[in-house]
Amino acid sequence: MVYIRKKNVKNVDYLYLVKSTWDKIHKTSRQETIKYLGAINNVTQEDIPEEYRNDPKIQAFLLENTPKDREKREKIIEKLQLQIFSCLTEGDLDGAKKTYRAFLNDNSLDQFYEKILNPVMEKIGTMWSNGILSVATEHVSSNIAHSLVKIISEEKKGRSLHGKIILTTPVGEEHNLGCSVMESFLLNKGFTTFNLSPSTPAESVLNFMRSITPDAIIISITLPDSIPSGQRLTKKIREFSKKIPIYVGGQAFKDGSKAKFDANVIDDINSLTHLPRIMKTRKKK
Ligand code: B12
Repeated sequence: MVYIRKKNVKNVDYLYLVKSTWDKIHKTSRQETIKYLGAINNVTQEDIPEEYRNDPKIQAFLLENTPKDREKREKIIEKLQLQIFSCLTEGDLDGAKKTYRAFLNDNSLDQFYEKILNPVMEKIGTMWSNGILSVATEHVSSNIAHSLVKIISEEKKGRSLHGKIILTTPVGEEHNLGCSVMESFLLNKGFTTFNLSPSTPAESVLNFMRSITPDAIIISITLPDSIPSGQRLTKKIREFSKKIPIYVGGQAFKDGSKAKFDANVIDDINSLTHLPRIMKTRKKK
């Protein structure tokens, strides 16, 4: 059974999508968080993974517990997406910064990525592959997006409280905005990051590991064609260190690839919010 749980922290309700299963051996029910949904005022239908979205219990909960001005909020998100879309395709970095700052007044960084930047990049990709946007415009957009995320990362750099994380993509994988977005998110949560992306040869990753002794490695893969290269990279890292946590994820897994990795494959690509928690838990062990 899947349901939504509310947790009140400092007078704000936060929602979690939770799965309850019956443990026959211990004769007790076990709860497992499937996804952190965010502060109650910001949760929309799209935050619920598709397979649970039409569950009547979930629908009813959203209807009863989320604000009446939901429609208004969804319109605002649409408007901000449009603004970011124009800024990216027109090469307007200042405009993109303004939109980002406006959004951050009432929202968190992960929401900026999940509700604004990622969907807009997806739209740009679809328009480009349908021949509506030129290759040049797509390149300008991706460069502006990178610059924006770099600025956000610089702002978010703070005291290093948690572990050292290496981020990369395997050889042949040029898509690395995902690494930059994760980097800025982890910096914001007090991690130290080393972003080696894109397309890092295994030897370079290993040399880097020798010099900084990281606490975890994130490998981002976008193209399904890059999965074998990601597997080779994972294998070499594993030969070098049996214990280091390796997290593999990205768009290549969104349709449920069954590829085997000696690593933690995270196929929920909206799992950005979980990542710091997973890593902190690992570090304590
Ligand atoms: C920008 C872009 C490019 C840029 C990349 C520039 C760069 N430095 O990154 C350039 C122009 C180089 C490019 C090239 C190509 N691209 Co391209 N590209 C895109 C585009 C428009 C945006 C990608 C992006 O940045 N998204 C935003 C980031 C933030 O999202 P993300 O990567 O998904 O990351 C998030 C999550 O996935 C998650 N995540 C990512 N990694 C991990 C890891 C872990 C452990 C976890 C937990 C989470 C996680 O967290 C991130 C933050 O939320 C997409 C469209 C799309 N639908 O995404 C096409 C797209 C990915 N490209 C595509 C294609 C086909 C190509 C080319 C093959 C085109 C060509 N014929 O040359 C080449 C391949 C180059 C290569 N060898 O890698 C296709 C892929 C189709 C497919 N499934 O195979 C897409 C989907 C476009 C389309 N609709 O057809 N591309």
